[in-house]
Amino acid sequence: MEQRIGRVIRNTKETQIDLQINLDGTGRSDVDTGIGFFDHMLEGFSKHGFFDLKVKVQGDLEVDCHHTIEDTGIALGEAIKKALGDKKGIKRYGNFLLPMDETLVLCAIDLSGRPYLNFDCNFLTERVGYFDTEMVREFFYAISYSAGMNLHLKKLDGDNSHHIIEAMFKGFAKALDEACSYDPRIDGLLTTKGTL
Ligand SMILES: [Mn+2]
Repeated sequence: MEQRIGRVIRNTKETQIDLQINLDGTGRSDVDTGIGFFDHMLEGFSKHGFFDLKVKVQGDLEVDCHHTIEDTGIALGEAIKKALGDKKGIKRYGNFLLPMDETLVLCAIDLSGRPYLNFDCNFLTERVGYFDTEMVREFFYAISYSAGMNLHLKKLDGDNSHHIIEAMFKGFAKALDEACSYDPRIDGLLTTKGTL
């Protein structure tokens, strides 16, 4: 089957982004956002979702990490939407419970075409490395809106911010991989409405 690839080039005064995702990849990544912890998270997303991911971001990190993380989320959501194309034959729904030491995170996705984010998590620390924990919600909000995705992320347990964020990125990868995958029983779009 043809590989589903989406590329987005997005340039503003705040960020310059070149991002490409292959939904039918093997988990290879080449990521450079200028924020070490964010690179670590995107590499985990690629590896555990079996997505090939290329990300090059030149952001205004002299301000803070906000624009770089938010705009990468916008570009990643747009690239996922492009790669998905007509959505014919895909499972549409995906979910995962991702444990990581003391942390347990739930992620559920519907590639419905309608954006929605339910983000239920509190952090005990303000940042991990040069990554502000309040940007996790902004990142997933950007993805849900630009991809047209219903996305629920819920921390069921956990104290360590590094664990919680990593569990969210990996759980999101596993749930998205399932939602994007094909089921041979699905003829066309999995909906009674006729459109996704
Ligand atoms: Mn880690």
